[in-house]
Amino acid sequence: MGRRLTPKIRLARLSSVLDGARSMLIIVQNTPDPDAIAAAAALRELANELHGIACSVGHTGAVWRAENLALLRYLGLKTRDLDDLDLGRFDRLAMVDAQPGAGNVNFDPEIRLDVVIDHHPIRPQTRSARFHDIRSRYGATSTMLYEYLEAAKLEVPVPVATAMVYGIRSDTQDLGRESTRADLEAFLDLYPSANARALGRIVQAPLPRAYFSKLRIALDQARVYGNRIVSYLGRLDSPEMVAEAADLLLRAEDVDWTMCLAVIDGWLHLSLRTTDRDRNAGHIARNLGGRRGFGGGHQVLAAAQIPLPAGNNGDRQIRKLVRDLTKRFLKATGNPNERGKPLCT
Ligand SMILES: [Mn+2]
Repeated sequence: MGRRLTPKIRLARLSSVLDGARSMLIIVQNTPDPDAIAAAAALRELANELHGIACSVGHTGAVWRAENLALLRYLGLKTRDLDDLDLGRFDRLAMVDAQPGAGNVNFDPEIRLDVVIDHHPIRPQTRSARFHDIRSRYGATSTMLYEYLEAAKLEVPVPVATAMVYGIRSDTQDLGRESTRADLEAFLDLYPSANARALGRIVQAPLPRAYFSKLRIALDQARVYGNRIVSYLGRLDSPEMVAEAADLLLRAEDVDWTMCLAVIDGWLHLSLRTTDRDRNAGHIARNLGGRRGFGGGHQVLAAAQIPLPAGNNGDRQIRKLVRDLTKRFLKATGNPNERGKPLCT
């Protein structure tokens, strides 16, 4: 799509694709984060209000993170397991905050989508969608959905506004990371419609004891290589702590890069973070993902998934893969021969 599209034109094009449908499946990334959840809730609102479309939200990978579960509960949003759904039952298929063929979404990229709205760099399969709106400069997909709701002159219900405020906040680390003027404008405009107390309860959701055990592993395993930290968390049920640990460790003094890794369901998941805006974490993640895996992301935050060799998932093989990836990460970000020291003493 061209660059000079106005929100009104985008809305008209989206509407022409939605027109006449009665049902739509909105697909989000595996183990969706707040921005994905909020963007799905916003698209559901738009499709329902403008076209009377009944929407379901589907993904694979269970949500474990307490904040995200609290957000889903607050929205009254019951998401469906993609593997249990008959896609042919839906008049339209949409994907938000992700793209077909990306590593973070288990969806056959050969299936043609009607709508793709996302803020990650565009992927080739996305171009075959009937309507796509990809704006990689934007900090959050929620910001893009805000522009559609605004153009449609829809009043955003309090729970949806609250979710969108949270989505923008969490994807941009309170508007400090990868955010644009559009993100700030959306945030400021939605904030008065949001329920600040409900948001407070979501952000401060009670954490299960298992959370602290995983956090402890992330800290115990963290090794400092000059201005870089690497931590391998072992086997986990979901990739959420991998991303969270990478964010937390980046706050260490004099640290410019973090890489956290864990094995989840036969795949090695990896999260990359940097404070260095002149570098591109997305490129490095893509290289680390290699030919067998997936990788990509933004300038300062990125992720990759690498399949473990079949039937060969002994801890020794995994450790070797982690060591190899660590070496490549160190080479891509500075001195490859730096000796690692434990972060915590
Ligand atoms: Mn996002």
